[in-house]
Amino acid sequence: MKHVIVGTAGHIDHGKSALVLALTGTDPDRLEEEKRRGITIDLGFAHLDLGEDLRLGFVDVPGHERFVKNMLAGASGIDLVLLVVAADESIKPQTREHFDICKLLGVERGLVAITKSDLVDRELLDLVRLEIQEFVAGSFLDGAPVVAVSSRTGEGLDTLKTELRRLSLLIAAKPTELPFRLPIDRVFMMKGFGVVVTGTLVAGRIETEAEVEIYPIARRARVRGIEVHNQAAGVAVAGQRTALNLAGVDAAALGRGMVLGPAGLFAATDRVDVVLQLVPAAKPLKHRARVHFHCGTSESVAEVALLEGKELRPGGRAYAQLRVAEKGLLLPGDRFIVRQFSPVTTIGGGLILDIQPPRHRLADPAVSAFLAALEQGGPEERLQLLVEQAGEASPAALASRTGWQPAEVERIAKVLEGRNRVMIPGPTSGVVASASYFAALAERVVTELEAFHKASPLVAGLAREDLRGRVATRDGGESRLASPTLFNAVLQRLVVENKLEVQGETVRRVGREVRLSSEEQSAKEQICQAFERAGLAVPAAREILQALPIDRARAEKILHLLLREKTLLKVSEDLIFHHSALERLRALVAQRKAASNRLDVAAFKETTGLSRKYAIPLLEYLDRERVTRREGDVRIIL
Ligand SMILES: Nc1nc2c(ncn2[C@@H]2O[C@H](COP(=O)(O)OP(=O)(O)O)[C@@H](O)[C@H]2O)c(=O)[nH]1
Ligand SMILES: [Mg+2]
Repeated sequence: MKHVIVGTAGHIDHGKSALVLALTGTDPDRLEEEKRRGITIDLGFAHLDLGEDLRLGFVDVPGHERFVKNMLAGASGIDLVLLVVAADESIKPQTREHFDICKLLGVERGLVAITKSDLVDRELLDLVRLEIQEFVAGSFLDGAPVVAVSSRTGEGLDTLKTELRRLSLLIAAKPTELPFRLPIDRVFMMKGFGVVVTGTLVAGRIETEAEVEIYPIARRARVRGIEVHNQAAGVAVAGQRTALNLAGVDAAALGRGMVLGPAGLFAATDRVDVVLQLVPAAKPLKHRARVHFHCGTSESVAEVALLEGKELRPGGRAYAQLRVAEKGLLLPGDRFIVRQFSPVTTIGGGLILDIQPPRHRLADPAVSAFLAALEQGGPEERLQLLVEQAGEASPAALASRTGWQPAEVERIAKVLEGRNRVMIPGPTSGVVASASYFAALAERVVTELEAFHKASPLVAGLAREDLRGRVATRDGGESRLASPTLFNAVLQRLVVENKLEVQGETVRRVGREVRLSSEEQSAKEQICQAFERAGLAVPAAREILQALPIDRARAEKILHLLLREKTLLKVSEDLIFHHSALERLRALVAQRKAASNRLDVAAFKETTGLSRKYAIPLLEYLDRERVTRREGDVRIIL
């Protein structure tokens, strides 16, 4: 069965709620106050089956100008608008405002009902019809059906239903393959059930027992039960009016504007890059103006940073960054509305392009070009742009930035890899890098190594981690360090291209191995052996060197070389050990663990036969190496 959400729109007292009641048999004004005052204050809901295969969910909105914010919460999920104009009043302020909102939200289909047809004669009805046609000219409702109805006499209701059915069948299904998202429009407690939240499922599908996250409060809950249009269901899919019974969370913690989504997949944000459109009737909007910001069912205050000039003209559009006062789950592709701070009127709206934007320089043409490319590009171009901007990112991070499933990110990344636009170091590496960043890194590795070899000819090469630090780039104020995974992939590529060699932790340019003279070679062996013989009870390095028949400058250089190679290891300022001695130490500690995993200084001295002078630095070394962990006076052998 196809589900379509129909939203009412129009001025107060034009007969929206009465029409929903006449069509569905359900009075959408459910609050006691609404019944008493005879006006709609908050959203109302009803549904109507038109044939076996089509169910319409009605969202009835308040027309009163004071409750436009409630109207906005309802309008965000609709597929089809039912614009209501009373025959005896024709077009009024909230007819215009609601219609503007529908246009700004990108509603694509709808129809107009001229209500209260029983109150006017033919002539007036024809006049109102003409006014409406002029009013919607050039908009998405241009040429849409305009049906005269009376909720009192029932006139025109059948025609209206026929048109509703015809239009509904034209509506494309909402995307069920995206991660699910349910903007909450109501929260209440139900006797015997507990917490219930309702909303229009705008994307994806959700099943009972699913674990959900409530954004932005980062709470998790379990879906105990699902109702779709008041009927129990095992699953709800995008486009359906959905009620979820949640376990594991208090009603008091929840509210309209929060969003249910997959646990851990998304990140709430308070800074978004957008394309912003002002309505022609708005005043010019200044850079850094404060506005009311409405997206999904949420509302907050936001500051508008215009990215293309100091002012946005009425009817104009520009890229902007919105800094929202409260975090919310916003995703690229979401439509939003902005209302003037005071007096509150709808002045514009737009489309969210980037939910994790970097800080921009003002009036930077590169920023506008980037946002234009994001706005116009398909999924592949968009992913490529984001990867290029980040240099590298994980599929999980890209999923949270795009709103796609991680598997979809990986699929598109593979397509881009096939076009040599991105690099994926390994199927399970969790890294996607842009091809240009990868190439730049490779180039910097070679240049840095060249410079290093030139400066230190006696050293075999650079330690991998050291080199990774040296090729970090500065991007504005931020330094960008390649992840170990990506960096190793760069090294591997350069090895394959025969540009460098990697030996253990040391990286060098091909043909740049240290060539020691025969005297240097023999000095190296003597020093090495002296340290090896000394074992753990090693004298101070300078004593060892002094005892050898090698001149001091050369000895120092070779000592340095041995440290670089990691044949010798510096444990403290005075103590240098041969690596074999430290390996023996690790073996001793491992043996000791069989008896007890606790080690104090006395036990260490006993196990190793070393004095306190060695025991303390060596224990600290073991802590650093995470062989042991200090807890007060004892060490735990890990
Ligand atoms: N005569 C007549 N009155 C209507 C009709 N539809 C609604 N009304 C009346 O108009 C008033 C406002 O209707 P309501 O549905 O609450 O308007 P809303 O504010 O747009 O939801 C109520 O007093 C209704 O009884 C109609 O078709 N004919
Ligand atoms: Mg009403």
